[in-house]
Amino acid sequence: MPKFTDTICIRVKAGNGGPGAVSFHREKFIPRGGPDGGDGGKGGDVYLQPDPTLHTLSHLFKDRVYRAENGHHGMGNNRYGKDGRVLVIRVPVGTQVLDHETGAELADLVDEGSRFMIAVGGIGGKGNAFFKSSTNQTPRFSQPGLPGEEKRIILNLKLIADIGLVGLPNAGKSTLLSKITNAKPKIADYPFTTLIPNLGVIQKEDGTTCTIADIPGIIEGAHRGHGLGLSFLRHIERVKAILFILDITNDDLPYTLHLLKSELESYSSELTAKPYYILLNKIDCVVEDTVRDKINQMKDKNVLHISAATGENINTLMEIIDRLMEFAGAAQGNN
Ligand SMILES: Nc1nc2c(ncn2[C@@H]2O[C@H](COP(=O)(O)OP(=O)(O)OP(=O)(O)O)[C@@H](O)[C@H]2O)c(=O)[nH]1
Ligand SMILES: [Mg+2]
Repeated sequence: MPKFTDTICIRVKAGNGGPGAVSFHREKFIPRGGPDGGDGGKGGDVYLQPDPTLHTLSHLFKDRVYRAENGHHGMGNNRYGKDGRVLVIRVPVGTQVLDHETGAELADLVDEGSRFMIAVGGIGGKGNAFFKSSTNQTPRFSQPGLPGEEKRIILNLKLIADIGLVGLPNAGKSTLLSKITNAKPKIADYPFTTLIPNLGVIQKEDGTTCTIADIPGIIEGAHRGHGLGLSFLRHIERVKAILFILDITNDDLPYTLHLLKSELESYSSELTAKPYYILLNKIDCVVEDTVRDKINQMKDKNVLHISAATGENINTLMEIIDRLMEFAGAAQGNN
């Protein structure tokens, strides 16, 4: 299984400014030339760059110091030192950056263009040429460069998806994801097959896309750490709508829905406030009367019966997904 890291602490250190030079002009027949020490270069800055090809933070190393280059020394003949090279750390789109000491959010890198400077390089020191004055024609000193900024930060990945799939283990979330998107998640007849979130993309005919996140199954007491806990719910924090998936062959579906909603609620009430739809899956396993009974039991108008395995009602589901997206778009437009 590929390694999946969605939170990590690293250190970043921008380059120090290069020291200014102490130097005097030397030329044949000019015994006492003036000061000509140039300034040191600026230390390299450290940037965080969202990269849409990355989906985890697994390429980074915990507690490692990521350093940008120091500024170069100033030189004689009034030559400036070169600036240190900047360091660009690539992170997945959707990475939140927190200050390790205070927990304050420093940045939320939700779009590709949002390159963020996390540590500023120190400015270079002045060379002795800068300090020449009427009272001191031959300064024999220069400035050191200023130190580059150093920080310890926490990177927190929150995947960016339009729709989140939520259900008990084994309900058929990954099967549905593989049916309606390009994703090929692991599917098996045992709970907790999915251990890390999977993302799938629906390519629509009009060229737009809809991204769906399939997360591990949730069980009763998940908010107390049961099963895989709830920390992966951060990956559906940003979704526009939620699809609850219930296995129609289970006994008490209203209770199951209540359980799922209350686990979401204990993580964040924003999750339960999102538009949702309830999918009763695996209808190929039951007779029609049972399907009707189970739909009635839900006492909710947002219910659709499907079979992720055979594809029954998947077309209707696609229309519902479109409607949920339109609704979310309209709600955003109203804000
Ligand atoms: N008969 C039938 N079986 C299904 C259907 N959908 C899923 N399954 C089966 O149910 C089992 C669980 O499916 P998964 O897609 O792995 O379920 P999941 O919800 O992703 O499970 P976790 O990752 O463990 O949370 C697999 O054996 C699937 O083949 C369906 O519509 N009909
Ligand atoms: Mg799964």
